[in-house]
Parts: sequence; structure tokens; C-alpha cells
Amino acid sequence: MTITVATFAWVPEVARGYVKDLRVRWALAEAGLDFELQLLGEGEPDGDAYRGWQPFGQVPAYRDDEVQLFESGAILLRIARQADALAPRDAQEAADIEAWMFAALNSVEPKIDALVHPGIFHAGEDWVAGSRPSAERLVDLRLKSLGRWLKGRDWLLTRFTVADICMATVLRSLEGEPVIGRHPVVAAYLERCLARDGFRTALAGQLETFGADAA
Ligand SMILES: N[C@@H](CCC(=O)N[C@@H](CS)C(=O)NCC(=O)O)C(=O)O
Repeated sequence: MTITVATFAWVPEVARGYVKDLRVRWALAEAGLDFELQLLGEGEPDGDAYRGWQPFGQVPAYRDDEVQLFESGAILLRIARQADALAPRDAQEAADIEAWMFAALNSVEPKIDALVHPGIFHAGEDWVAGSRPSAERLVDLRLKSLGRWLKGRDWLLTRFTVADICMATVLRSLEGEPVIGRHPVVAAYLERCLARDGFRTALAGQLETFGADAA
């Protein structure tokens, strides 16, 4: 099967290592599936051809011999179905994986983005400092719930799945934020996820694409 993953040909330094094709690379590494990169040059994400594949002009986008799709979460579910190591074992596990993917992307990621993005995309603007306390409180609540669930568990489910890839890449944006230090169970879970070979392979691959050292 030929798998193609579309990502940008270039991103600013601050984004290197954090572009969401990382999730896809990680899942493919865990699955042991090879892929080709389609690197989008200047203007290409806005062209009709790419918008027909990814309507928002974002990355990643994915194509294999059967389907093409966009949205990193949807792509991860597709990859999981293609790979023995990641495929759900029964209907309940499939449902749990889907639920935790949505939880990561819908219940956790927006709160973390609201805390972290202003400092990155609006650095120096007057309102940024004032937005932090309430944003941090909401992240704190989510991490408290997540820590409660993860207590006594290595992974979100009984084994590592694409839901962990999604959750870990979401949580990773909190590295360096004081709030994660207040949730040691979540911090330990994140560390466990990021220690996997699949993550290291994915990160090294993305940094190589964007011309940065993989150190
Ligand atoms: N919900 C999308 C978000 C994708 C996304 O935010 N991609 C960023 C790169 S990490 C992007 O393409 N940004 C450029 C833009 O939004 O125009 C997904 O998970 O695939």
C-alpha cells in the first residue's frame, strides 16, 4: 500500500517538532508502515487541488490506495485500522479509542490551546497576561480529571493505542507550563508516551523535513 502524507515544505522554527503531521508520522511508525511525503510549497495549501483534499488548507492530509482524508484524528483512526499493532481488538476497544480521540481533540486540546496559543501567536499584546489565569484554571480542571482516570494505568486504555498518540501530542504543548507540574500522574503518562520509539522516529522525521537537528 502506498501512503502519502501532506505537510508544509517549510514552517517557522517555533513550529518545528509541533506540526500536526507528527501524530500521523508517530502512528505510522508504531504501525510499521512506510509513507511518502508530499511537501506543500508556497501558495499550494491555498490552491484548488489541495483544498479539494484538505478544505481548510491545513496539514496534515493523508492518502492511501483506497481513501484520502484530512484531520489528524480521522487519519489516526484510518491508520489504526490498517495495522495489526494498532487495530482495535473488539467493538468496545474501537469505541473506547474513538471516545478518547474525541476527548483529546475536543475536551482537552481547546483548553490547552487557549492557554498556550496567546503567548505564541500574540506575544507582547496587552490582553495576553490577563487571559492566563482563567485559561490555566480550565486546563487544571481537565488535567485533574485526566490524572484521576490515569491513576494506576499506563495508557488511556489497557494498551497503547492511537488515542495515546493524540492525547500525548495534545499534552506536549504544556511542556514548560507550571500547570503540568501540578499533575504528576499526567506528567508521568506524557513522559511514558514520549519515551516510545515511535515518537522519537516521528520527531526526528519531522525535524529532518524542516531542516532542524533532531537532538
Ligand atoms: N484539526 C486539524 C488541525 C490542523 C492544524 O492546525 N494544522 C496546522 C499545522 S499544525 C496548520 O495547517 N496551520 C495552518 C493554518 O491553519 O492555516 C487537524 O488536527 O488535522
